Amino acid sequence: MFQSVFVIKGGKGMITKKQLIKELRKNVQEMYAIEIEDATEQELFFSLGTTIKGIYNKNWQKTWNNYLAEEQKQVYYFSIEFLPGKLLKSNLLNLGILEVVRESLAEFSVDLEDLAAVEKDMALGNGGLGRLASCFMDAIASSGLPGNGNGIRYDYGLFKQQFVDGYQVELPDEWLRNGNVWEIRRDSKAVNVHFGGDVYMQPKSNGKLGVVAENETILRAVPYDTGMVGFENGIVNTMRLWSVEIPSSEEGKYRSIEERRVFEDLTAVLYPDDSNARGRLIRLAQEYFFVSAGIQSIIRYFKKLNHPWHVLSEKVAIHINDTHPALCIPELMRILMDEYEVSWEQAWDLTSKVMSYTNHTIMAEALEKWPTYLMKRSLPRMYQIIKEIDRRYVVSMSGIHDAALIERTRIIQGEDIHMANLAIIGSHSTNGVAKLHSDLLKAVVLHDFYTIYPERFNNKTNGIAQRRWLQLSNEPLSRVLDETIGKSWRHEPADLKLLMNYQNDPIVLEKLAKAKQQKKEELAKYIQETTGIIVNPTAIFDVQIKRLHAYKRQLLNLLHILKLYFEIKENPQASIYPRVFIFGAKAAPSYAYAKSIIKVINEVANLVNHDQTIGDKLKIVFLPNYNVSLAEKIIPAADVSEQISLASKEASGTSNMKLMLNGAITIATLDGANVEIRDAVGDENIYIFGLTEAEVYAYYENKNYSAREVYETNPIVHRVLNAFVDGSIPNIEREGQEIVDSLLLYNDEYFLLRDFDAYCEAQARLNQAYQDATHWQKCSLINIANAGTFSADKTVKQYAEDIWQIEPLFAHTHQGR
Ligand code: NTF
Repeated sequence: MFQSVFVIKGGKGMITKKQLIKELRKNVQEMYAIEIEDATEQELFFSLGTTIKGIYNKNWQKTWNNYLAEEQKQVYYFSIEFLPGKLLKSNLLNLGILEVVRESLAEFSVDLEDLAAVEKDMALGNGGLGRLASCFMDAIASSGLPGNGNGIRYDYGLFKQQFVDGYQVELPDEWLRNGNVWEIRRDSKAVNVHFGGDVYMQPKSNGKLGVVAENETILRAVPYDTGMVGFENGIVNTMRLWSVEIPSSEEGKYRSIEERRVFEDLTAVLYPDDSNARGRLIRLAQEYFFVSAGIQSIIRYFKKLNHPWHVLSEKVAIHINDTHPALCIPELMRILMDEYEVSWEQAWDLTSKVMSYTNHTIMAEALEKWPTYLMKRSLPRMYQIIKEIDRRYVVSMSGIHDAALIERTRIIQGEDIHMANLAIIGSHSTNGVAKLHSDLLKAVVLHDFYTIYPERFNNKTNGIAQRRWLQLSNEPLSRVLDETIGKSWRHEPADLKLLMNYQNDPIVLEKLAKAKQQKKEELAKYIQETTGIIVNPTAIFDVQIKRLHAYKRQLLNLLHILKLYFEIKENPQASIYPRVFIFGAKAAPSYAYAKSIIKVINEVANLVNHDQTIGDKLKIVFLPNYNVSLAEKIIPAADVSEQISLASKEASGTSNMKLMLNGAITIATLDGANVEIRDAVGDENIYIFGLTEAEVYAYYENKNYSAREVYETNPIVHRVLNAFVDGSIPNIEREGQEIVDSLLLYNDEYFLLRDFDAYCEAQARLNQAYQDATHWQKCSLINIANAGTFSADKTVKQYAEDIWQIEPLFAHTHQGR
């Protein structure tokens, strides 16, 4: 039926400058009826995108036909968030035509960077979880693994952040306004998704019980596919995002425009919360929408292969990225049983073999629960199946485990459906995202489940796409690496280790310093353009970039900054090397405390940056609208990486890895993947401070922490906290009080005051160390050299082998290079 094994070509030499210009000219003419010379940047960007898509479309088709012909097992990565950022340059890099395109454009005096800037960030995610999903998509394609993304095509991505009087203001992100050149709408693959109605069982003509549904709301899920281009290997996988529409058959059912709009808006906006589950009807409907559409399309594919059902788990793996897609489990059960008359027992066996689950946080408020009444009302068939899974779970465990343990682990408890419990019970694998996190899942958070299913638990430490976070975003450093250790690191990040041979080579250290300086100057320019603040590019660039969360402790950073500020005020001769503190962070619009911290940082910045006595010893820059593209500007310019969450709270972190890869030196608590970074670089090349996770748990156990005591006995803490309420910092009357209350009245939930001295001490050591340039450069080199271990390529290979059991396409041949 299918043509078997195409030869897939990829990599350099795919297209010459002449061919490219010819194609581009043709596209500009066809799309806009003008010549390249007359096109605006916008027009050129879209024409170029179309040209690039034309280049990889054949490989996209071939990749897909190969999967079909070979009937390879595929993984479907279900994630309610993807955060790819811009795709132009990464597609060019992966196709091996970045330089050809750059040179071709230059012939028309067009700078590729200017065209790249036209593209809107695809910001269909909040933070770490969504960005990880996109790093994985890149790594899966680049490793030649058969894998697809499945998610939601939100009309509006994560809000755009502005500061007005220091306050965060959220604006809609209209990323689709000018169209999206990368996506392909596939009407032929659209499916219907059913909501609500009345569901009951009735004997069918063949005597078996069948499910009857009446009065349902039927919505159409239309897929938009985006090619995920592998790195120089000719592979193009698919990220499929679903968008809602009203099917024409249902048009007449809506009585008013308002009623219709409720459904039309299902995929309109991304929920802007992270590490926080907010039970909202629309969110539940979003979850079911992309789950049901995705599973339907998987089953349609599987039916094409004409195999008996028991083969399903040899052809398909489904990954549940955090609990948002956990309805995959009852939805696959439903389709197998209701649509294909598979027995419960077989359906359950297949489902648990196909499904696997990743947990991304231990924050209790992020553990998703849905009220039973809501599930019953909006997804009645899902509710029935979940109830039956729960009932059978309890029955199957009775007699084996004690009743209290079963109660604590069952899915339906009281009025709530516990989605993590569903994900664990209905899958064969549960993993955490860093060693410490996975250990904590076993020992504390999911300990009950660990006693029941020890074999299901495993660790997969996160990784990052080195291509985007080094090759693309840091060309100066990439060039130094090429000159020093050759180019193999571009394919094999582990080869960065070769750099260790040069740790005492003054010429290499000097080159690294220069590359860093170039990026710092670029960032300084950007800072001045966007904020008006002039920073000294030879100062230490100290960076904390991540979502704004109490547990991530941006406030601890600020307390230390205030300490420095008062020190310099009192003693202008104090030995403090000039430092620029750079923040990037969005707060969930509903997270009042996080927003107060933003306001306070901005007001301190205002105070310090305008204080003549401080000069350029201290500058504070809060760059608005932190997103993937901004990260690509900040990370290469960082000297210091702030990873200061309260130990045990950050599941992994991934900016820590990106910063390390770009030669920043980490100041960190032993939390998340920081522990593994420490192991990789050694104690001398990282600044570790603060409570350990065990000490944090001991405080919980003994309830013997008193923040007020620290305040009363530590004069510096005293001075710094008072500044929040005594008028030293203008314009923060409400926020200052709120922050002091959180620390003193509510006893400092995240132990900022407890860790304050240790943090300041580590900062002082770091400040000292920076002044020995050779020493600092060596330390930076060692960080770069050891960052290869945090490659997403490596991580997805571990998922592929241990969890998904999938193999690379052409595992036996060597393609690409
Ligand atoms: C995040 N979780 C964690 O907070 C990060 O530590 C981790 O690096 C990333 O996941 C990726 O694993 C979330 O974003 C969420 F939503 F689960 F809270």
